[in-house]
Amino acid sequence: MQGKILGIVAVAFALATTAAVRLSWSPEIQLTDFGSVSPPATVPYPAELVPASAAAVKEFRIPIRDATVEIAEGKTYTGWTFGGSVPGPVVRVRQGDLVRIRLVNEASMPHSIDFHAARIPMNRAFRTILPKDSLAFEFIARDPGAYLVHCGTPPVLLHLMQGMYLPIIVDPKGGWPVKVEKEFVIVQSEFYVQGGDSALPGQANWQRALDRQASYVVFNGRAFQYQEHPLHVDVGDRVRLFVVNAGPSFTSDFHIVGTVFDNVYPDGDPRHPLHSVQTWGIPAGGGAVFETVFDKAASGEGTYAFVTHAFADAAKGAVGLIQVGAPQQVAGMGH
Ligand SMILES: [Cu+2]
Repeated sequence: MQGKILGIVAVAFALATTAAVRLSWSPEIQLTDFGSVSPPATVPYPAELVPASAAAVKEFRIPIRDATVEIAEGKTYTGWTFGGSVPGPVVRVRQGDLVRIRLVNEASMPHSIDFHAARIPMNRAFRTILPKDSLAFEFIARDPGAYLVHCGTPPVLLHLMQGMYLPIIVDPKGGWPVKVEKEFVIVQSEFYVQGGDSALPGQANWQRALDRQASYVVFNGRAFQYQEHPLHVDVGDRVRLFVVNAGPSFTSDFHIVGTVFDNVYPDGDPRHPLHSVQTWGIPAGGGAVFETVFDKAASGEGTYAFVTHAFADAAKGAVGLIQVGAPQQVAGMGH
């Protein structure tokens, strides 16, 4: 008990993570302020994950901010964000952790936050708050997996297409059954845009969203960013990808060209794995965990594309590359 109190009151050291700044840390409680991200949005969005800390209580301050984001090369957009980037920073916790959320509306209109990983009354935790208002709630992360977090304020379609989403990963108690060398997070989503080519950022195109005529379908908020900046792994690495589909309206048919998934955990629950899977569909508002190995004797040194195999969507930006080892570039490799 004394240790717990000491842990809570102790001013602990600061730790930088890939996507946020941990204000303080102790064995008992970890505070993370998504408002401390500087700069708020980087290219590429940091897809490589760091492990969750051992703190049993994890507290996140999440400011809602209007922000101009770059959603494709030379294409800016007036977004609404959690923490200043699209997607917002990753929330990573462990099964059984107490997750405390403090939502602060620094933007110009009402918003809310909906954690798919939480079992909690929506009228209390997911209610809409006005500009300058804030909201605090907490939940136990009971269910392992890769989940969507998003603004649920009507019209939800508009708040989603504006960029109000982030992933939450809940690691199973005792860890994942397979040891891997690297972990990545991929969030698929669509943008529906008018303008944005000139000095003025693009705006939401509501009619295009209703008609499902996406301008861009993207991984981690920006079209083709991992073609320009591939993910890197070593030959022989086992890799786990946490894929979350923010939609708002499309399914993600997730596939890696040149390998087969050893394990897919639909919804990210390790209790129901599938084996030797080529493509797995993730519904809008869903998530899944994928594992594969870049084995020297098979999918070894080389370049591999990860896509949604709905190729009209891949052609609009939902394609990236994984570089294994240091391959020679091959002309006309496709995808
Ligand atoms: Cu909102």
